[in-house]
Amino acid sequence: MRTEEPRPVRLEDYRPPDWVIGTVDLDVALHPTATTVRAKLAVRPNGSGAPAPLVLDGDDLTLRSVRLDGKPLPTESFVATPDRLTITQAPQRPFELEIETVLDPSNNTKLMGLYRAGATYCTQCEAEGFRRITYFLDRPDVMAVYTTRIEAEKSEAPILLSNGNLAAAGDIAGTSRHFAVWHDPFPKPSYLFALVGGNLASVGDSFTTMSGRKVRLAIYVEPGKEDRCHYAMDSLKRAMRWDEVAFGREYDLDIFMIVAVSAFNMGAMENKGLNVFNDKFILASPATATDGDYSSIEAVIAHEYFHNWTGDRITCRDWFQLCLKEGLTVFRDQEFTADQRSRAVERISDVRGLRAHQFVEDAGPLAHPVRPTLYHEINNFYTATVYEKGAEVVRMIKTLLGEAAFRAGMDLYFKRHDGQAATVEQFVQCFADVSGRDMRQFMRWYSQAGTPEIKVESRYDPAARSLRLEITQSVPPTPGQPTKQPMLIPLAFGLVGGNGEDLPLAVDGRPLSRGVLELTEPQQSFVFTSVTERPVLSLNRGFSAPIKLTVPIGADDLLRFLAAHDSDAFNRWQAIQSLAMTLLLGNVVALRSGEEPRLDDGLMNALETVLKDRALEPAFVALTLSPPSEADIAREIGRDVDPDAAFAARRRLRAAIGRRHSAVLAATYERMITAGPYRPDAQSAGRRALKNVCLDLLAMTESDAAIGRAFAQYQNADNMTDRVAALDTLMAHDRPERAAAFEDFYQRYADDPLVIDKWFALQAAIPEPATLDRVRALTRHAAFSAANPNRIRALIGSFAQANQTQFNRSDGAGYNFVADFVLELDPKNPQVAARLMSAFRSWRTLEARRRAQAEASLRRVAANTTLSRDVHDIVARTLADK
Ligand code: 0A1
Ligand code: ZN
Repeated sequence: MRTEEPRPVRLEDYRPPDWVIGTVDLDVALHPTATTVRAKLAVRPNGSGAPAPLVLDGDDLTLRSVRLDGKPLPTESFVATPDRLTITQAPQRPFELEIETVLDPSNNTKLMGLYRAGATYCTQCEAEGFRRITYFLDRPDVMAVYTTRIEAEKSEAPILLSNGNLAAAGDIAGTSRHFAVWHDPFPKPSYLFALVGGNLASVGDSFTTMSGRKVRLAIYVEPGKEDRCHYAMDSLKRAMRWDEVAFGREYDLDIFMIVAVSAFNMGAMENKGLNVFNDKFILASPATATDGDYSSIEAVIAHEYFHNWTGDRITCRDWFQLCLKEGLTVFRDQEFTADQRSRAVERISDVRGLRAHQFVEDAGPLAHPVRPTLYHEINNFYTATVYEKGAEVVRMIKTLLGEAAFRAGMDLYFKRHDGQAATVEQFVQCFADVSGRDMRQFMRWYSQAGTPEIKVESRYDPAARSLRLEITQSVPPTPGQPTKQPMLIPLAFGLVGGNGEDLPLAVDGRPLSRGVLELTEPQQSFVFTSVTERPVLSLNRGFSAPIKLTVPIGADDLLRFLAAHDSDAFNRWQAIQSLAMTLLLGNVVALRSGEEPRLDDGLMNALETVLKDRALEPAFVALTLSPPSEADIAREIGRDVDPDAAFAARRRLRAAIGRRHSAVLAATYERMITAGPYRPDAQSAGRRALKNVCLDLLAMTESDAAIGRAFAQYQNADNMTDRVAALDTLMAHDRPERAAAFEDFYQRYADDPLVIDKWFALQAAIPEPATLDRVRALTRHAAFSAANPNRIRALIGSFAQANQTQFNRSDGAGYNFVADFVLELDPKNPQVAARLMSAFRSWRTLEARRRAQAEASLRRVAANTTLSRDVHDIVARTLADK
């Protein structure tokens, strides 16, 4: 709780630690309410500075004893509070410090440090959780070798795990207890420490690395769930192989373990050799998991595994460098998915996610640079900007340098910084060194927040056969950064000729080797010569830079892209999205002034062309048939947003598509039905995605036949993907079938919390005024628990983030409900509470009435004097006027 005024931490204040810790020997005796931790630390002064007191971090700790070199430390030689242990007269030489603390894991509701997920003991130490276990120099540049002895009642915790390799295990003679000793030879920061104890079942396998070492693999889950681990295990082995091939990275310990737990604040955690996962990113069976779940499992398994090199072997010097491990690791997991599935589909999905989350963040009060320079609470910086924009920045380095130099830069990074706690500068320097490029301007991607806005004007001169592009760039002001410098922007492009082929590129008669323009100035012009016909511009191909691009391009040209089959799949998708967006924006205005929305034959015909093109991947067609989301529309409008109008415009458009193309949609639906048992591969999933988009568009017509088809699919589905897709379709239609399906779903899956989360989430997303009461009632449902983050995210998170019209009710009741929930949750789990609170981040863009209602709720939360640092930080920044 906030007992003192918040203290910001600043990048510029970074200093190396006065002390370092070479080894950590932990002895943990597990007990539900009184776990004891004895930590033996080999402490030594770091270099020869002036004598400094030893100040160790703590958080909510109870100290039992302190010994220095084996002798009890006299009470006058140290000061211990729950948050700090200060040894005033620490000897200025190496010494051993032995600290005993006692913890109550059963009452640890923050799920940071040692806590219990159900009956399982587990830990979460990133970012600052280790200090909730013992007093420590809890900062990532203090790297130590850990040996961990765990003991517990055999009946309560037959499985005892920690980082590294197993060194010893056995019974404790004459007792009902046993022990295990784990040793991790790789020095690591405290945030990568992990310990697990419980009654867990496991699935085992092995992997032979590229140098021929056999590594044991194990996934631990609640007994009875073993048969749901196979896809996770398969994904792990594919990720291990991919990292060898794509980056030359080999696994380094004798064993790699994953533990799935039911209560976890985030997705998963890359603890060295012992990843801990939110069970929703492990457990899958055709009957309980959707295609989306399968692909998330594959991606999160890969992400955590890839951290072994980008995060664990090379870690971060300080938390400002978070993107060094996260942006890079997201880039790596995106590339893995692109190679495993479809590159085009993965890119489109990633960009959709980026725009939905990061662009919104960048445009609002919580905007921050990829590498922030100040924080009050580091937990609030596990953001789309650090992760997803951080990945885009790495991708741009690759685009600028090309494949070979990028790989050489990565190789150098691994070689030069292995075993170190590194900085973003050191990472980028590797690419400068291998390529000889000056990367200084590029560094602005790390330091300047905000999404760059690029405007392009083009003029074709048929007589001179030249094409002139005038390009301007600007970066909008963001909190704390009123003015910006120009960025180095790699803009991939092509000039598409009338026959759909790319025209050859030349400047002053000299051919260009590749289609990438490098923007560096606020205004620049580029002249292409020998352009034999007026081309259509295909700009920012593959979304080569995370920018907002305005090109005055007519609907005809957008359609010619399609007719001409732009060789860049991303831009083919983008062209249709742009057409749909233009139409939707016009219709929002029309609807708000009581006029009828317009239709667009061009768009309708383009969709039909795509639907009928058998050469296209079904997953790509499915993405193309999904118009921009309500949040996309709101972001594009930018101010005075009326969420009801955005919703209505989108719904009308989808209904129009359903009506206009009902025959081809129905035929496609039938054609995409796949015989045989469910398979989770990308191709099968793509067919189901297209089938279910067709189902949904057809249901938008409200015809009894279409609703009946959805209900039949709900009832007859032989896999969770099709069942949930049907329920999702029915969710948006107030028909008796909807109530019947929700009732049935609960009865079928009452015993399966992860499936019941889907039931909560879909109900919370119903776009009708009655939803708020339904959500309120569901908070009292027997299956709901505010102690479980997945349940909270399913019900409250879905309401606040996936239900634009009802969260943003004009009477303010949606805001009040979420604010009340946050206030109640905050004392128990501030991290999850803070994340829910960030749903308010776009409040200033709303129309006046909603804006006032949202502000009132925000101020009510802000007025609370016992807010956690987490929620206080989010609310204060959300309300600040820049
Ligand atoms: N490093 C993890 C994310 C993570 C961060 C904080 C946590 O604390 C509850 C948990 C996980 C990742 O990138 O997967
Ligand atoms: Zn990560």
